[in-house]
Amino acid sequence: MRDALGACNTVERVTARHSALPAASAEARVDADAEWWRSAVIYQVYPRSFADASGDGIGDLRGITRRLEHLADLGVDAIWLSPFYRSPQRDAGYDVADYCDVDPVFGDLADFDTLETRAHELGLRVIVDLVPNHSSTDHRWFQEALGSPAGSEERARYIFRDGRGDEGELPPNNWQSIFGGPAWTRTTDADGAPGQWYLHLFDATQADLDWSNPWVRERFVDILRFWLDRGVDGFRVDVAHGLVKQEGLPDYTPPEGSGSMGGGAFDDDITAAAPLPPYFAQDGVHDIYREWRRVLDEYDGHRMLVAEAWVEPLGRLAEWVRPDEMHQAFNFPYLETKWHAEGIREVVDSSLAIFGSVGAPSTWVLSNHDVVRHATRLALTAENPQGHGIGPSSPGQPVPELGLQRARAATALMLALPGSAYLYQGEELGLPEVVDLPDDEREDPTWFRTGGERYGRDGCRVPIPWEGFAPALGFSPTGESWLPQPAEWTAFARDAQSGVPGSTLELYRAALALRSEHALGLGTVEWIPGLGTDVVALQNRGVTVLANAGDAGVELLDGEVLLASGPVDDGVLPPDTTVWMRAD
Ligand code: TEU
Repeated sequence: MRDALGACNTVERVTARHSALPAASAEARVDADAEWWRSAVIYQVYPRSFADASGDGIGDLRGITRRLEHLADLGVDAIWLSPFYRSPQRDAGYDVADYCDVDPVFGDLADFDTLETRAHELGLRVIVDLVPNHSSTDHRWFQEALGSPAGSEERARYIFRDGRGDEGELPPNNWQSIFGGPAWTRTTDADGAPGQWYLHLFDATQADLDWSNPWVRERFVDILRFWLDRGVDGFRVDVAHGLVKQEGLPDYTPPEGSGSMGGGAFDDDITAAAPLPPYFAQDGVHDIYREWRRVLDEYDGHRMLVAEAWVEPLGRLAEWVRPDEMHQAFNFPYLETKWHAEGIREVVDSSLAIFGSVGAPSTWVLSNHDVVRHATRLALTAENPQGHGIGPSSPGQPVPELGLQRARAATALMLALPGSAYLYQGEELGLPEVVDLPDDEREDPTWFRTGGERYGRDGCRVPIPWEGFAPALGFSPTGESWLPQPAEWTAFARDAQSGVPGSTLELYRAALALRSEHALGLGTVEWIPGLGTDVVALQNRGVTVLANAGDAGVELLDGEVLLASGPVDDGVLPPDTTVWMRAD
């Protein structure tokens, strides 16, 4: 299945192996399924930490397949799988060494096919992760580049440059890696002499590809086709703002206090444009996505692209989802909005208006594998820039009960909004961030590249609990777990919550069922005035939604309560609580 260049083979590919969902009674369902992504709830599976069938302590594809029924039962529409490709796992699989094969730690391509088939049988669509900004330095493309002279075709796949200084001893520019430290690493020539430098916006084992080279563009079209032919329903595009770098690679110093994206932390003014770093949000990326869109449009089954683009303001992000580009983009300004009614109203309004102006649905997301879990984040009392993580010595230590209460309220609000919502594995259990991982267990390159100054993202990646009294809480039959699970997670296990009224799992199930019953994902937001500035009050398709982000109880409106994120008594909506009511 390889061509001479080590890319995915398009000639021998298995054509029309599967068409994406729907398989049965395809014709009848085509209309209902058209543009399914506009209102879908998409569940992120982080394969390392979801379920381990092999028993080595790292999750795998067979583990996921065995547990898929739980996700169908939860009521989500699709799953997005973080990378499971061949990789030395220096950045948990976001360092891809072969885009068209499965890493043995996760299984093989046959395991992927089985997973996909089972997911489709259960009515779940399957989105895979595409990592086009960089490859692993273990990738054959990079190894060939290293073994070829400066100026060769092989080196032109990546961003190799001569160093500055008399002997080329200084990096070509001052860019810093998003994980900390310089964004350039110097190579050594075959004769042992110091050679050129290569760019890596992330870890030194993640070399940036040169997207001005048509060869790179062709390879990624091959990769898209490889997975589309296997029947995937879409791609989550990693660092979708980073592929094109500004001509000349000028020096750049990020503003003080910016997040680890180096593009400036999203500030409270979500309409303010931060200065563009020369490596993010360059105009040239859009041509690439237009080409990809044309490829997807050749396929049946409404395949989709979702951009992971840390771009602000929202107006700029909307460029990624113009009608001939991607279908949707993660709404990180929403994720970064504090638990504060005014800010929430503003980001919801702007998102619906701005994405709507280009004909795209808004998305909503509160957690993923790169951010502090929202059951912890929403009650932090100190600033915590994205990617820095939280550990025992971080300022503003978590307040667990308050965090969970707010997380439940925030999720209940999110799932009432029109558009598409993304869930991150374990949030349906109310999992908090793990803040006390032993230092010698940490694996995030951020931790190593900052000399322990930033904890990084391991705390949101701890393997999830299935059964409270099984080895590794049901994650792995042998009790192995690549990151240690806290003892108190027994209480968060799925079996401890399933069928238990008031549990977080049952709240998610009920919200997803009602969201689907009322087709809230296809609705509209109409604000309800008069409930005070601390309450987010809206109506969507006959459902009244009230979220109290203040610190005092508020009198409830009359009507039947359909869903409550916490106890609601005596007609009062307590602080940090959301209810859905049947509008009279
Ligand atoms: O993340 C890209 C990104 O810009 C950030 O979310 C980044 O992870 C964070 O700021 C680092 O602290 C994507 C993936 O989601 C992430 O897991 C990968 O590490 C990264 O790309 C590199 O592939």
